[in-house]
Order: sequence, then structure tokens, then C-alpha cells
Amino acid sequence: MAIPPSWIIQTGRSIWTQIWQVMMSQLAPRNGRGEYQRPQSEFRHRIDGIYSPQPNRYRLYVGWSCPWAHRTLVVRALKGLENSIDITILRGDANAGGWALPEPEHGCKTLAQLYRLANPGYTGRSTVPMLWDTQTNSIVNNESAEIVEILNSEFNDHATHPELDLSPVALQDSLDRWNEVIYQTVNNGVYRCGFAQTQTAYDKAHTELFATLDRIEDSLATQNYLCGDLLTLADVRLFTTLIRFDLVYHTLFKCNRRRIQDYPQIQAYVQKIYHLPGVTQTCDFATILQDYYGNLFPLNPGGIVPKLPDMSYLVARGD
Ligand SMILES: N[C@@H](CCC(=O)N[C@@H](CS)C(=O)NCC(=O)O)C(=O)O
Repeated sequence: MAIPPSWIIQTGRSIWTQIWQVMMSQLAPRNGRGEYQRPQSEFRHRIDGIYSPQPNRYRLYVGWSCPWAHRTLVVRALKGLENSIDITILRGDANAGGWALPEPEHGCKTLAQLYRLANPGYTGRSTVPMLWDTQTNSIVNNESAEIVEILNSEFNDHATHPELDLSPVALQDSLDRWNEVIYQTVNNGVYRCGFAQTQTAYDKAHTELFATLDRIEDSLATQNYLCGDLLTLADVRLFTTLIRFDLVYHTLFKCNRRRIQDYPQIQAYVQKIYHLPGVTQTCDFATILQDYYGNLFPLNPGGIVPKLPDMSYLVARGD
């Protein structure tokens, strides 16, 4: 006897919704309104005291797909720190839901093991980017917003481009203001859309995200970068979210009012940064697609990875 379709749908929906709610509550912390709450990064040392600015002493752990890690790769490239700060590129492990090392280091196969090697009993998240001190085998910092500041200012004696200052004092107020709004509504805003656990939380995040993108579009009509005519850390921080937007956030995270290629000014701005020396090489579109669609299981349980969308706006340079 055939099972009535309505029964299959009702049962499937009820079971799936319950499992989804359990998974999301574990993987994406939320407040009482179902709004995603990103946990704070726990390692916040600077390059001072025991951490002196020696070349080839520190190692950056990153993954190609992660927008926060990508910020550090862009600053490392722009400053010309490739020969003084080494990197380890981690692989997203879809089954374990974490980062795997390409080959064992200090007997560790995963980033989580490395975090615990340095800090036995650590119970927090093992995130990239992470700046590691090879001299003391300790974690210096795992907050991208701070790692980019460190790379911008602390290794100038060992940088090919020490003259490039991505955080000039004169622009500090404007930089801080942009960083604040862009973090809330764009960098973390796309995650607030994708990880929202109520309709109201999603609607709010979506509205705020596109209000900021509209505001950025207006600003870029009269200036090259967010704070005027100089590239700053605020642009780097925005860029790594924008470059992923049409690839993954527009679809997987339901950030779908417009794409980046529908904004003339923002599109030209992303294209300009993409072509700065060394930046193109930090953008790996295939891995971004694979990791987001493959690893964020509760958002894509079927596991099908879409084709690369048309990203030709990046290469069709208008200038
Ligand atoms: N606040 C951190 C966030 C970094 C972060 O969330 N990284 C993600 C990848 S996009 C991660 O490593 N997640 C692994 C986990 O949460 O276990 C930063 O900006 O550095």
C-alpha cells in the first residue's frame, strides 16, 4: 500500500526541523530571539614582551575558504611578508567539522589538537586564522582583526613593503567607524542571515546587510576606498566578505536581494582590490564553494556543491 505523500512530507518536515534545530543550537550559538551570536576569540596577545618581532619565528594557520583567515593572507601579501611569516594551509574536514593539518605537526593532525597542545584543557573553538609562535609553541593571537594590525605594523623591518600603512593614524576615526558597522552588518551580517534561527532574526540581518551595502555603494561613487583614496584595513576586512558574496552568501546564506555584480561601484571596488599585487593568488573560488557547501552540513544537507557562478566581473577590468 502506498504511503500518502502528505504523511511523508509532514513526518519528514517534523523530524528534519527538530534535527536542524539541535544541530544549529550546537554549531551556531544564538540569543533568545534566534539571532546568531559569534563567540569571542580567546587568544589576544600582541607582538611585545616575550613575543618579539623576529622573522621566521611566527606561523599563520589559515584555510582558503575562511573570510577571517583570508584577511591575514591579503595583508601578508600586500606588505610582502611571505618570506618572514610562514603559513600552513589547513583543509576543512567535512565529517569532523574542523580543520585538518596537511601533515602532522608536533604529533598533531588537527588544528584542535594543536590548540590543546599549547593549552591543555582548552574548551573553546579552534578557529583560523591563528598566529603561532614556533619558539615557545604557543598561540599568540586568534582574532583576525588583531592579526591584520600586527602584520601591518610589527614586522616592517622584515617586510618588502614597510612603507605601506593600512592603518594610518589620520584615518583612524573613519576606519574604526567603518569597521564597527561593517563587522556587525556585513562580515558577521552574512552569517547572521545564514545562521538565523527565526524568520525575524533573518529579516533583520538581511535588511541591515543591504542597508550597509547601499551606503557603501554611495560612498564609493565619490572615493576609491572606504576612508578616502587610501586602501586601509577596513577595505581588506570588507573585501574578503565581498569576494565570497556571489559565490556563497547570496545563495547558501540567503543574502539574495542583490549580488555584488549588481552594484556598479562595489563591483569595480572588489575588482580593483582583487588585482592588487599578490591578492588574486589568495582567492581560491573552488575551495570556497566546496568548503561552504560541503562543511556547513545543516545548511546544505543534500551535500550538492553548485557550479562556480559567473565571476567574470573580476577579470573584465574596466580601467
Ligand atoms: N573571530 C574570529 C572568527 C574566526 C572563525 O570563525 N573562523 C572559522 C572559519 S571561517 C573557524 O575556524 N571555525 C572553526 C570552528 O568554529 O570550530 C576571527 O575573526 O578571527
